[in-house]
Amino acid sequence: MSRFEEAKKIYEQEGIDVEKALDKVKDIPISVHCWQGDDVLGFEGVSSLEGGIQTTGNYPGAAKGPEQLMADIRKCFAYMPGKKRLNLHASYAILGDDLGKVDRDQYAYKHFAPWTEFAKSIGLDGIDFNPTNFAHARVKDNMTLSSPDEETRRFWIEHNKKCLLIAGEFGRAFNNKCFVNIWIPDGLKDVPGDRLGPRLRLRDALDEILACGYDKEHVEVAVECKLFGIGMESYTTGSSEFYQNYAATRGILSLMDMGHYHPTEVVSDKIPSLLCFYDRLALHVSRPVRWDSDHVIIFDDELKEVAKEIIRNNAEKKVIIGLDYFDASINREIAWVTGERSIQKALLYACLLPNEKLKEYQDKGDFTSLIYLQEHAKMLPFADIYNEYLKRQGMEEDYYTPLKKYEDEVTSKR
Ligand code: RNT
Ligand code: ZN
Repeated sequence: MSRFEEAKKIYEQEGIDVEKALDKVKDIPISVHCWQGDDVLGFEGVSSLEGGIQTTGNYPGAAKGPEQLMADIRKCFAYMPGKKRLNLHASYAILGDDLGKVDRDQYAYKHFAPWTEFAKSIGLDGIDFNPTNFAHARVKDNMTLSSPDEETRRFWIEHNKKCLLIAGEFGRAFNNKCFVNIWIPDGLKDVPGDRLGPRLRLRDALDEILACGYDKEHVEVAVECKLFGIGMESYTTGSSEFYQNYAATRGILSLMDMGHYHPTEVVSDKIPSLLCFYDRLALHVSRPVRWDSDHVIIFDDELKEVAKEIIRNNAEKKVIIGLDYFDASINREIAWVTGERSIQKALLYACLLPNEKLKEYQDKGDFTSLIYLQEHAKMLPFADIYNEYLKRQGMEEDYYTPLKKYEDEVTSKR
């Protein structure tokens, strides 16, 4: 008997259907971010980030330009199991002769059409999209959509509108929904003189953006809150309460980034709260370390809890799973795949838990059995099932060796 067959038997004795789990996970779409490959820099000539987010490290080999980034994506995605979509930022526009002439408020689908072709060529399920409301000269005093300066606000409103129209093209090209997430860095370093004004301006700006006549059949929109950013320690316009209420009252989605809350708050617990009120919600699967830091996600406890809340609430079609981490201090490709494999592991792990029994014990008030079974389940032979999952995806556990070779032969020569 193979290790897998033996493991499967052990799980079956626990009343867990291994085949069903393997089948389920491979169909859950993961929106994989393009920005791990080049430290979020994009193709507009920016050489460092600003506006509340930052990458640290100077590991050699970052992708420069569309050709290199596409090559890296092609390489990495081949080692990522499961169903994948590509998540792009507007700063990854392929401008050609328009570089330096056409600004973000004038971006059009033609600047992104090569991405559609590329995504199709590697068999992806679709493209998701993000307006890039940061790292740009038109960010004024750390503000975009909530800026008191009318011209600044107009520029960013226009950019976001254009992005919704571009998203419509992506959605139609793949005949599904392009998911658009709006994150802005707007905030203040020190004690505000006005907390309400920026939020009223943000509310109105978003209303104007959403009224642009975008294709609702092929586009869905979310807003992403954040507790604070580097340089915006005292106030963010787009706070949790602001966006939660905004999304609920406007019929759009709320996106929760795992690194955007107080350190002891967890997104896993917020998922079921939102499921009481929303048909759809979105996540940025990330890993905070003390403060928002977008560390590469690993198969840790909170990731398992997030996956549990998706799986045991049958919410895999309700929750959009997007990855959001960036690390410039280690091999970018190995980091990319490590993160994607971690969410795959977590989802599979959640499918292999005795979820019904756990709920039953809780409802019966049998908390002794609950703690015992939870601990018992941790020792089941999960690795053997995961390796079988990889095998069925045509993959091996080792992605280190081939990606290290790619570093030696390709990225280290950049
Ligand atoms: C920043 C937000 C945002 C970005 C990406 C690049 O704090 O998490 O989602 O990381 O859009
Ligand atoms: Zn995020």
